[in-house]
Amino acid sequence: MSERPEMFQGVDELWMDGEFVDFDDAQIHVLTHGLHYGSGVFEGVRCYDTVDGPAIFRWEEHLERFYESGKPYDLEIPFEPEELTEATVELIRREELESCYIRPIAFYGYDSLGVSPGDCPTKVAIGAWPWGAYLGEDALENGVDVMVSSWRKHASSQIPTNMKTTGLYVNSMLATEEAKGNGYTEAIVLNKEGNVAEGPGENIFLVRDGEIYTPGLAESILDGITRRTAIELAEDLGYTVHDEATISRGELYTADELFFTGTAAEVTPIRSVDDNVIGEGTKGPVTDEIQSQFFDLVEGRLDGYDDWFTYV
Ligand code: PPE
Repeated sequence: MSERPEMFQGVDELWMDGEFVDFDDAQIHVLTHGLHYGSGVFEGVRCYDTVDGPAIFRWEEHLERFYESGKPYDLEIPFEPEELTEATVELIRREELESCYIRPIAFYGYDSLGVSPGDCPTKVAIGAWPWGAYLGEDALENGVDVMVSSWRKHASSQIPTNMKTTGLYVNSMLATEEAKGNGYTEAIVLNKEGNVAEGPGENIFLVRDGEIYTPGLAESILDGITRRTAIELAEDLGYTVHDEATISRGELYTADELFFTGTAAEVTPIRSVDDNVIGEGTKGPVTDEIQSQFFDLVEGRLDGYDDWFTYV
């Protein structure tokens, strides 16, 4: 067996199709349908080490999106939600993780090949491992430099973009690699109409004159759960949030503040777009307030949000 990649070094087991398997045994056939056609759905979820112990943040919402993502593809997950919850909680316990990233995935497996999945079985797996700040340790504090990608998002008339389908992510990969190749940390992707959609793995928020704007679900974005969380926190803090905004490229440059949200990215400030400095080029005051409220929430320091936690 080849040397374990650094990211997965501490992982002993994964859950796969109903049972816990050794990390090295979590294998699939190379003629798997999902590998050839991107016919899979997945989730990214975080478990935080809260003041009341490890707890999975908004697991129920992630699970709901997981099942819904399969719908257009007739990909039926052959497990009840309760079974997946139990498997995930058990996995985190077995791995003795306090905080981690959780990656459930379901995809058409190995039977016949051809676009139609035919009798390919639906395979389901769940992995969990520690994952720090998505865009680097410095990003949460000082923000990231981003560029507007030359690649557009799929239009939602071409493929459902509000769901988390594996095949969609080659578009994200093109945008991210283009940005990195040009010396930026991340990309912003416009939709087919040329308006701001989201990041390759994040939703985006804009602050102008004390009000908050984020592209609506019809702008070819993922229905992000951190996006929903940020909207709710911002409204609770008294901000007006326009959550069905149409944002032009030019408005990015003149924003007072911009930030990304995502399970992996959490709340990450954006300090420049296409070399245009945003605001003071640091984490803006509104971003700062929402970010610290977010971390207070996910680490269990805010009252009234118990429904959003699944304790391990
Ligand atoms: N848009 C896209 C395209 C996206 O992939 C994500 C999550 C979001 C928005 C934010 O959604 P949510 O996590 O529900 O708030 N991206 C996941 C995958 C990142 C990766 O590199 O893989 C994630 O954050 O887990």
